[in-house]
Amino acid sequence: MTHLAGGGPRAVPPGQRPRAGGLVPLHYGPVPHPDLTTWSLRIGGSTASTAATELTYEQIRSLPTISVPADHHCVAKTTVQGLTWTGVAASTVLAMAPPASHVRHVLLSAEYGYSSSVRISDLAAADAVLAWELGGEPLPPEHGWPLRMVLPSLYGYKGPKWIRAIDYLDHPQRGFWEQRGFHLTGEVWHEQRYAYQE
Ligand SMILES: Nc1nc2c(c(=O)[nH]1)N[C@H]1C(S)=C(S)[C@@H](COP(=O)(O)O)O[C@H]1N2
Ligand SMILES: [Mo]
Repeated sequence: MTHLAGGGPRAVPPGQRPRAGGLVPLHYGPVPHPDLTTWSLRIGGSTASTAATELTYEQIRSLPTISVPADHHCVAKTTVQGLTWTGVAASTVLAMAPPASHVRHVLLSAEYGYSSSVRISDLAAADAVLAWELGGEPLPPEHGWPLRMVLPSLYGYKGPKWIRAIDYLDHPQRGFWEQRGFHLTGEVWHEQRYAYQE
């Protein structure tokens, strides 16, 4: 397993305040309990081959594993520090069904219609992980089991819990919170919270 360097205590991003006590579940809709024998992660939209690929849960779990120390930053201004996520690098999964060369944007979709808009470059980052463990334990259902996108340098709304699809876009498209006034890019260290800042 690859461990990304922790680098000691991390600073708190602008406008955020640390909150003790670990992650508190926060989402819209019910917690899904998908059947892993029929579950798949679909990679579609503008792929290089033009075809969509469906990966089974078994295929996902057979990929090389990384462990990423990362703080969680909710756009509502709380930061939970000292989390460690384990799973497969998003870049590894993307390489199995690469985008067409013009693609710069991606829509991530989850159970029950949640979605988020990110850039290809966000998914190519070394710390972008499709996680199935939190703190060395299987991800609790309310925190995203069986698979959650974790993008440490973006606000929490960019990382769908219960992710089911990665769609390559020809033009940027807004997801659930991006349609409701939150920033299309959402970089934590640049405090890109609201759509009016775009
Ligand atoms: N499927 C789904 N994923 C989601 C959300 C959601 O409503 N649905 N909320 C997002 C937001 S805004 C945050 S801050 C985090 C919260 O993660 P937690 O519930 O593990 O604390 O999940 C993100 N992923
Ligand atoms: Mo959030």
